[in-house]
Amino acid sequence: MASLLQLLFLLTLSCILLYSTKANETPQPYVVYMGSSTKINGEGDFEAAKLAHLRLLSSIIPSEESERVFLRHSYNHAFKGFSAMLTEKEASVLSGHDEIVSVFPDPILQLHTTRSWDFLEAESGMGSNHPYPHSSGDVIIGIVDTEISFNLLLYDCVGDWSVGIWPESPSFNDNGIGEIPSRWKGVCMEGSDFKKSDCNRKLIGARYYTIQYSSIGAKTGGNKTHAVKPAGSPRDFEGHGTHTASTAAGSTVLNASYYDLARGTAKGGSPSSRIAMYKACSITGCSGATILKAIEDAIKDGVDIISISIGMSSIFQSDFLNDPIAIASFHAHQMGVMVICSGGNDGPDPYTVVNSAPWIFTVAASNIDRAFQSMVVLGNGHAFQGYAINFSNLTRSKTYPLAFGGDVAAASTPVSEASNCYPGSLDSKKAFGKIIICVDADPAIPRRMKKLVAEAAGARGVILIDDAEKGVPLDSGVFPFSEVGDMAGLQMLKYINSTKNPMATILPAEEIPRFRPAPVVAYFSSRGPGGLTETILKPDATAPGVAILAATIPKSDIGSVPIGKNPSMFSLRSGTSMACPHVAGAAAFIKSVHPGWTASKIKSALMTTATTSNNMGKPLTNSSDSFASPHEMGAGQICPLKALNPGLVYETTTKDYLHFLCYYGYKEKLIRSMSGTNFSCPTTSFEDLISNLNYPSISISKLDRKRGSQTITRTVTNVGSKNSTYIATVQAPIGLVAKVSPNKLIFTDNLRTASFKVFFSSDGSTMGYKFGAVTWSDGLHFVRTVFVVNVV
Ligand SMILES: *[C@@H]1O[C@H](CO)[C@@H](O)[C@H](O)[C@H]1NC(C)=O
Ligand SMILES: *[C@@H]1O[C@H](CO)[C@@H](O)[C@H](O)[C@H]1NC(C)=O
Ligand SMILES: *[C@@H]1O[C@H](CO)[C@@H](O)[C@H](O)[C@H]1NC(C)=O
Ligand SMILES: *[C@@H]1O[C@H](CO)[C@@H](O)[C@H](O)[C@H]1NC(C)=O
Ligand SMILES: *[C@@H]1O[C@H](CO)[C@@H](O)[C@H](O)[C@H]1NC(C)=O
Ligand SMILES: *[C@@H]1O[C@H](CO)[C@@H](O)[C@H](O)[C@H]1NC(C)=O
Ligand SMILES: *[C@@H]1O[C@H](CO)[C@@H](O)[C@H](O)[C@H]1NC(C)=O
Ligand SMILES: CC(=O)N[C@H]1CO[C@H](CO)[C@@H](O)[C@@H]1O
Repeated sequence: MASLLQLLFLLTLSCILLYSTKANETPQPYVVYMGSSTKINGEGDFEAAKLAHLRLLSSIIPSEESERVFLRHSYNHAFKGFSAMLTEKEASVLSGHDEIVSVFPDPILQLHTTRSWDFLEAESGMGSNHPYPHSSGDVIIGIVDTEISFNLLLYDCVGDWSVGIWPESPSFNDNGIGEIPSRWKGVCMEGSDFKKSDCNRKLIGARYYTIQYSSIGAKTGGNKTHAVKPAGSPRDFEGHGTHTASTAAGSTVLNASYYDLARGTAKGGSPSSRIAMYKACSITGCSGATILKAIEDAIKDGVDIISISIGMSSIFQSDFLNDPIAIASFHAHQMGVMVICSGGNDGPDPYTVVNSAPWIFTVAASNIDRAFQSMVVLGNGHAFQGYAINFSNLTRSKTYPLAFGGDVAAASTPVSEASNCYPGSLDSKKAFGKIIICVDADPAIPRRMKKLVAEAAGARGVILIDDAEKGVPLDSGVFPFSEVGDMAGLQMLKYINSTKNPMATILPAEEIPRFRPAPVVAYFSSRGPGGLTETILKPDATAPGVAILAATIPKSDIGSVPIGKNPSMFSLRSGTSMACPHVAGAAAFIKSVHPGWTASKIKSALMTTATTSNNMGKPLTNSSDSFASPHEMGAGQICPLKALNPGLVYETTTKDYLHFLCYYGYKEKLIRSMSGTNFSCPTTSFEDLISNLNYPSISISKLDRKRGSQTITRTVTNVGSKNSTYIATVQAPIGLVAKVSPNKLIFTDNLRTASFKVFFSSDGSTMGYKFGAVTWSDGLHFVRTVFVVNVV
């Protein structure tokens, strides 16, 4: 076995070596981004632009390889550019071209894989039966959804394919929903298993994409359309897209459950809104070039809000002009479309948050007030509360032999590997029929894999000792599984040592309602500060993303469906992927009540009304019981009902974002191409000025401990009663002085906006990140602006 693996490894290595020596000459998919397309109008121009792109390609591709003169994708609506097969050399020649903003290899992005809404409402203190104010059904949410990713691998979704939609789900019924808004220009694409009639007044659009891959090195006699068009369909074949779409805007479904767990009414955040699905990923992965196309289509079709649960890896983050999601969402914002993205599942390390451009609403994930416990009962009668979602058929009346992984190691396998339940590390003769205890000392082996390893060795069940991740229940299907903390784990190991025949059983999962504390920032949720700049606080806010019940495709995989049951139409999933559509749904809800509000008003409303306390009235925490910082939760957990009436909002304009690009250090020429105007950068441009952007939170990347000070300006717009007076209160941490001036803002019929300054200085005592907030209040509204200052 080992030798086979070694052989495979050597083979792979030699392939990589061979490949890298040829990498410069081997054509690869690239994205060529050419800025705003404001000058393109109508189909005639569109065709002309396409021809110009083809001419540009043929000017750099050698004539004997003319089969590569074709566009994998062509962008002409909100922005200009194309995707093509280029060599590294050709790409570098192109990037020097006058009209071109950036050229980058087409990245493969990763997936950031109902009661939750009631919880958000309860949290905002308004009760779950609050009658929604007249909400119109005119808001359209575009869901750009994806495919496989390695964070899914890390977070227990091995082989999790996502994308597309399952139209038969009860969450997409259109009972009681009015006519489709006339401004809608989208389509319902047909596929082998998807008909036009699968769309309705709820699911109003569905698109899928096929990428034209040029078979590398193949000569096909100049046939520009030689790439075989694969049979496509907007249909979801995994469940991720259906889950995210129904979370954002699913219709109300009574008595929904996941095999009796989490029973209740399932509904999206904005049940009256419409859904359009853009299936941007295929079984081969999720290409950045395709995401660009999907977002362009969504803008063109007329969506109001785009929800994207996809991102670059936090390790290989590109800068804003080389990141397809950042580029496309900039243009979406320019066209008045709000973009909401998951922040990633690479936590809890700092600098892991992705999708961190200021024009994106970046979402972290937290748990809701519901836990799933699977009791572990030892032979001596001691019971421990463990966590998992399982359909174990074991009972309290019968126990099974219990063993520590390290004690049932396969021959010539290190005990440390067997303790971790590494693949191939358990001796199936010794493990057979037993419940195996594993530890989690190596994050490279995800929980689901440990479960599979034990299952393959014939084990009867697995108890995993993992303090950090126990708050995110693993769905282990019918295989008995439970996850316990370090203390409980130690006692179990002691019990094994204390007796000759240790025994145990794992009981089926039970739901614990009204679980406290909640919310808690999820262990996996990616953390700030942002890796590209610390002058903008990211993530922006947190939303439910742990064990979220929403619609799925009926899957009948062996081991996932309890015996005697039909595959469930709902599932419980975890990830910032699940948190992102909660914000999209909340934004759609606000837009349906305030149709005239811009994306930045909605974002500000959601951020300044977010809560930083939990359902025990204490400050929100992270999964190791420390107070959660704004680098973990942004402004806090969103409260959609409060956000309807925020009092004051920060409006951030496209011009602010162009200034951001200047301060970040991009050349004025590139920013002009992006903006499509003769915009000029301010004469003084340096990164620290970004802190002055009119953003709904404040972040200062460095403040000298000795004599550092910085003054920040903000402008607020009154959206509450016309005559009102707001007073500021400052919550400043030790080591930092923060003063607001003026500390009183008066709004009248004619005076709707007001500016203020916040003066920050170090008191010289301590260094490190200082967190606090400025809160404006008129007695009715509390407009909380969180700040982060890094004292160095
Ligand atoms: C190009 O490829 C398409 C699709 O495979 C085929 O239908 C067409 O006949 C080919 N054209 C030429 C000139 O080879
Ligand atoms: C909900 O569904 C279950 C079976 O799926 C059924 O036993 C129960 O009576 C239903 N409850 C309501 C309130 O309809
Ligand atoms: C929780 O916060 C504390 C204090 O900031 C930090 O030390 C700890 O690593 C955090 N835990 C997790 C799981 O993020
Ligand atoms: C539990 O289910 C497994 C199959 O998943 C079966 O082999 C076993 O006999 C069942 N045990 C009991 C007690 O029903
Ligand atoms: C159990 O016994 C083994 C070997 O005797 C020892 O290494 C281990 O530390 C003991 N574990 C506990 C929890 O006492
Ligand atoms: C930009 O163009 C407008 C007219 O389109 C003109 O009025 C303005 O002066 C120009 N600004 C700069 C900085 O060139
Ligand atoms: C605001 O106050 C002014 C002056 O006191 C008054 O004329 C006006 O009617 C008030 N407006 C509202 C909306 O109350
Ligand atoms: C709480 C719950 O639904 N637990 C289930 C776990 O699985 C067993 C076996 O399928 C069910 O009987 C339990 O109801």
